Amino acid sequence: MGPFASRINFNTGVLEQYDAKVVRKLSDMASMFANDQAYKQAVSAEDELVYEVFEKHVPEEEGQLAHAVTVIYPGKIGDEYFMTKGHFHTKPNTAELYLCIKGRGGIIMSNEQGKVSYLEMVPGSMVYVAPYWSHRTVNTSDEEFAFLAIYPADAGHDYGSIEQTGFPKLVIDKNGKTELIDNPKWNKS
Ligand code: M6P
Ligand code: ZN
Repeated sequence: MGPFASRINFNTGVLEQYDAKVVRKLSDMASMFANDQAYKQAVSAEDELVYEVFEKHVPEEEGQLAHAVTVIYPGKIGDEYFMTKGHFHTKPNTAELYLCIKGRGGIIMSNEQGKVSYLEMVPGSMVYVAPYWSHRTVNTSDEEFAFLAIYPADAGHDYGSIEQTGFPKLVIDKNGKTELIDNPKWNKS
């Protein structure tokens, strides 16, 4: 593969020449939100779009850099903001760089020792996700939250451990303020 260019529209957060799109609706996120009742009600009322990932095609091999723009739509399940599933990398020693384009949100990260880091993102913010840290992004605003992610193309997505244990903390809206609280479902084995 040779050099190529693409373009992000910084006003809309849209990656204009994407090759593939991943669509995640509420029904794709069973057991991810803490409030099961609120989740069931929301899915049966309307299976809302939670986020979309607009990707460029790059071979999944060592040395290549995958890059994608994710747009998380505004919304909440109970008091927990709309968010991505979150993952570790299958090759756990690989890092990732996030750049916020539009809106406001945050990224929650945790490692195998149960340490947690939460960093806010506004347009221009860059977050370095260190190797071995799982990562999930959260839209804490009432508009679209868009960011670019760049990562080794052979890093791989490991969703299994997040599905089993969740993140140690939830990112919630408490009377209009963003707060981190302990995740009652967190069952670190
Ligand atoms: C970012 C990157 C992608 C990831 C996407 C959605 O764009 O980290 O690799 O796929 O966010 O996150 P998730 O895969 O956890 O749903
Ligand atoms: Zn990643």
